[in-house]
Amino acid sequence: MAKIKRALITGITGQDGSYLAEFLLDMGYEVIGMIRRSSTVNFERIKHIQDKVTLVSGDLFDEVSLIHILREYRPNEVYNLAAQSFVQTSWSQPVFTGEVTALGVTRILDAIRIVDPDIRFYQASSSEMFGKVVEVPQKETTPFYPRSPYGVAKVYGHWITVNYRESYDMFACSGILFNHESERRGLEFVTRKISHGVARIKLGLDKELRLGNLEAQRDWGFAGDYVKAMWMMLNQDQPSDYVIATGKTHSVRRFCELAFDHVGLDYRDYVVQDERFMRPAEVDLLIGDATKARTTLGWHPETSFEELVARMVESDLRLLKQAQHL
Ligand code: NAP
Ligand code: F7E
Repeated sequence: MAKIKRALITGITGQDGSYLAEFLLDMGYEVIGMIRRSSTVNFERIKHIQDKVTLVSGDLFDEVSLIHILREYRPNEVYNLAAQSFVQTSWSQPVFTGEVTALGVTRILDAIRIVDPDIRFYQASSSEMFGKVVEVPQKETTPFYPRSPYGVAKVYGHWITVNYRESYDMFACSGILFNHESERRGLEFVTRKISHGVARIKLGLDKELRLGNLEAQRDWGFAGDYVKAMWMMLNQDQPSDYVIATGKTHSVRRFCELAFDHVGLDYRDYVVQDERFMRPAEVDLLIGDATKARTTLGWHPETSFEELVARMVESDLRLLKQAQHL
């Protein structure tokens, strides 16, 4: 009988962590989820699978906690999804962002090197590393030009992953994922802010939606499709780095238009531009070329942009109606 594989996910309480845990459980894995200590529990996204996963306490700030977890559970695969992931916050908390999103990667790589360098490692890298893009579309060989402390921290995380692979012959992969969204996205990210705002306006709970730069363009996919690519990367014969993207780009304005359309409203009547949501340095255009993932991994996105917008708006309408007992 084949031995059951065990995976450790850092950031299991986040959007991607919850989808990845579901996916790995379906694949027959035993899933260990690392959670950080907080004064209140934050299991909203994993409450439906909480009895199927093992939750352990640890923090990317604390290498000793990582070593203890690896020693106790000896996973076959580690998915490092934990990060301070909100770009806007990275300007107000640049040092904190560097500690967790950059140095945190070294801490977990080093813990793996110490405990068992045969453990396979996935690093959640980001299209934000391309920033002020020097090539369109962006692929694995496109040079990085990050535009935020978050983007800079992710560049560090990417290169330290490559470096541990080359220095210690570790099976370490960096997945350069373009924006991926879902009904589980945090409320501060623009897609969820829009879907939630649209639902509130439709239900008469708000009169306007205040946003920043409407012209920024992103290559938006569905998170549920993207976590599969993470697993595919760790189950190849050789470790490598891959861009994961849809190859299509849309503006924030277009997202608004579709989301308001979905409930029969015109976004121009409700969206107000607000300086507070503008960034000190913007990433104007992202569009990825996932040819390598398609040809090597056999990965392709399954959810269209229009389906993504619709499912997010529908979900927020449902959630708000439940909360309002409508
Ligand atoms: P998310 O929803 O913000 O989740 C981040 C997770 O990291 C949460 O579980 C959070 O725990 C945890 N975390 C934060 N600081 C930690 C620390 N010091 N120690 C341990 N855990 C910590 O992010 P996501 O959208 O799922 O993204 C997952 C990863 O992919 C992140 O690294 C992100 O930067 C990267 N990424 C995301 C996208 C995207 O479009 N979603 C694209 C490219 C790359 P709490 O619940 O306790 O806060
Ligand atoms: O912004 C513009 C904003 O915060 C998208 C993270 O998962 O993806 C995410 O980073 C765009 C930007 O995501 C508002 O200026 C306009 O151009 O949803 P976002 P992000 O910065 O692209 C990457 C790949 C990651 O790795 C990150 O972890 O939308 N925008 N008005 C706004 N953005 C926000 N948040 N709020 C607004 O009101």
